[in-house]
Amino acid sequence: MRADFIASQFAVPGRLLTMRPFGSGNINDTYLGVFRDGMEERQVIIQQIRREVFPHPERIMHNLRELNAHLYQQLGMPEQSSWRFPEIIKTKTGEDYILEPEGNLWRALAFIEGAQTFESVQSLEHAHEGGFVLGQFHSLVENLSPSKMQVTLPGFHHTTAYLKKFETVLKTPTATETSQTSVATRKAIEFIQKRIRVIDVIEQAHARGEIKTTVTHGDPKLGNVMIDILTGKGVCLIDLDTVQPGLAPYDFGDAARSACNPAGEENPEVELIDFNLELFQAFYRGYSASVTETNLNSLKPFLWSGIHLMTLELGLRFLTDHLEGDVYFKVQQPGQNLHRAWVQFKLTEKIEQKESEICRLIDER
Ligand code: GN1
Ligand code: MG
Repeated sequence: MRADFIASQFAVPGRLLTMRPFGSGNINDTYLGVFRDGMEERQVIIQQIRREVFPHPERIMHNLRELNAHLYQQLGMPEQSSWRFPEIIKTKTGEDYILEPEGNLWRALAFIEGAQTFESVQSLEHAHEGGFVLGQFHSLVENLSPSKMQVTLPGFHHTTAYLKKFETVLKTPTATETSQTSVATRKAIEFIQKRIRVIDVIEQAHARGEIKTTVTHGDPKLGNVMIDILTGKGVCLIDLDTVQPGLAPYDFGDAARSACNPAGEENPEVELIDFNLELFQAFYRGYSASVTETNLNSLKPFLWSGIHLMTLELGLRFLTDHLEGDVYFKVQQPGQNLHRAWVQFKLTEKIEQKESEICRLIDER
């Protein structure tokens, strides 16, 4: 197995015992390697970053180094702080990563022990921790200049660019054929077309200077929140590949859309999808308790749009990928990306129906 060979290149003491696929990422391939050194066992995350998605994977490592250095400065060493962060394990020749000739990057990260992630929300407390951990992250990076971060994924969360791409893909023969033969695809296309006018509200606010560019996580869905196994408290956000300059209302929206949908984003029953207000209240209580007040007040007017647009955007991205032939998001079966799109569209409808209640909860704090 190639991953086994790669694992042996990193400076982990001992010999590799086992290596197995780990997590449920839609993009990169992740493995958990177990090494034994005498009586001691060490778990290590080995990951391949896909070049087709991340055109400059070495920038991910640059940002991770910058972020870790900043967090060390804020919090002290990882083992002494309540916020945990994955340390980079160097290769035997002292590099941060291995770059294969075809451009894919492999890296090794220390496994965060004693904590776990969940693909869908388990309880009100879990939703609270999802919000709390994101607020903590936003507070921790508040004084980290976005100019120190490189763009790892150009165009990420640029809603108008996703729309343009969708419109281009729609004109291709494959997309035309797919939409002619499938009612679900045609309806999904119409779903987007009815919402073209609102797609840029956050980008417009940014252009007017009402939202500033900050360091963002980019993918703070609940599945990326690590929860302490014993206490149930959130310990950190993982999957730091998309930490780059961005707009915080999008982070908030991505975290909320996943923390408040109890059915999860892979549920086969689209009818079960809901945006639960009690979960949102808990999530928002968590976020507002850990983000700074100034930050919260400046973001408030855009938080509902952040939730709405991140949900709509994700649906649009899944739909575009379905029409393009599943080139971006990995699939286990044909039609999976269309189904994923419908999950997000159903959620978008719920967020639209519950707009006034969501906004009331936001304004209350
Ligand atoms: C992708 O890394 P992973 O698989 O958790 C995607 C996110 C989506 C998410 C939906 C780089 O995240 O934007 O919200 O799937 N990441 C990238 O599950 O496109
Ligand atoms: Mg990710």
